[in-house]
Amino acid sequence: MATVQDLPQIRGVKNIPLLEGYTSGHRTCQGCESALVMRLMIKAAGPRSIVLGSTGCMYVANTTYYSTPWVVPWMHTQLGSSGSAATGTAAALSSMMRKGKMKQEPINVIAFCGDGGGVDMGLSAISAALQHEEYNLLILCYDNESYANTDIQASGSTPWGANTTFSPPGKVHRIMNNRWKKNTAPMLATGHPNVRYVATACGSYGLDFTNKVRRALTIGGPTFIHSINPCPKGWDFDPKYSHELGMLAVETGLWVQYEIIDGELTLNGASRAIARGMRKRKPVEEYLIRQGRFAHLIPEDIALFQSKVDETWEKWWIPGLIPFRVKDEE
Ligand SMILES: Cc1ncc(C[n+]2csc(CCOP(=O)(O)OP(=O)(O)O)c2C)c(N)n1
Ligand code: SF4
Ligand SMILES: [Mg+2]
Repeated sequence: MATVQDLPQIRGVKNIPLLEGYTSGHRTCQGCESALVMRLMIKAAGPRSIVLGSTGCMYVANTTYYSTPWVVPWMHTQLGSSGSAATGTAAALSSMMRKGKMKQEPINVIAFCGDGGGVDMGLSAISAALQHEEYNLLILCYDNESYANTDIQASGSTPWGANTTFSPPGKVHRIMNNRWKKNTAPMLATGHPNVRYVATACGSYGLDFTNKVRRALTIGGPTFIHSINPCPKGWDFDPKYSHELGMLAVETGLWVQYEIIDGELTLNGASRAIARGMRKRKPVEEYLIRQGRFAHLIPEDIALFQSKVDETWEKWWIPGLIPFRVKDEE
């Protein structure tokens, strides 16, 4: 296994690197948190990094003809291929270094994908990448809860009830998306014994985010981070509230912040305070009513939504992570 870079944890926001690897030249919407995640990710990783991006907003809006915000080497890869692109790049680097065609040095390999590209279409390639413990790579799923780039179609990560172009509320059927969001990070963590690091994250917590990227890049082997990213266009809210909505996703208990390192789970931030009873979960309504995609929900829908979130905290084996219950044999 190639060695990893020395990327110490960042103590305090003032120490977040000034380096900009993702700079001007992109065309993402105002208030796009996915773009913020790209910027933070490469700040944490530093210049000796290769970034691979699967098709989606972070490819299309980022790279119009002859224009790109990436200052580091960057390559577009097919929608379901973040896992294979990451494995292939890490394998190529390893081979070139072994043959003496490149200087021996640790180079970060980071492949990002959207929820469509990662939670749905590219799940098998991510699974394969996470079995190759000989390669150091990070797969970062930026989750804006829809196939945003092609005009907001529902994905396996879209919340129940959300209005998307695949699930528009009508006069006869108000709720067209009846699926609950996939539980992606725990699925990948429990199913891949070779993986030493899996985490959830949110761009609203910048320091936490950058440090998670650094832990993922320095632990060795394949790693996965799932990040929730408010999308003003798809979620239908004023761009100035992106940051607040990211925090509300965590504070309502809808999105749980944690890391699983070498098989040990640590909740962090507001999620940990909630789990320890030091902080109350905010009502999920506070989050839902801020977004046009939920404007058609009536009180009983919001109550159902709340009951589902309560269930994940009160009835799941591990709150917010593992939905199984141990059957009482008595
Ligand atoms: C195999 C394949 N099917 C469909 C498309 C069309 N397409 C391009 S981007 C995109 C949406 C991707 O969604 P996601 O991965 O969530 O990224 P986002 O656009 O939300 O950032 C789709 C369906 C494609 N490029 N390739
Ligand atoms: S549609 Fe959403 S994810 Fe795509 S660029 Fe706009 S805000 Fe960002
Ligand atoms: Mg998406």
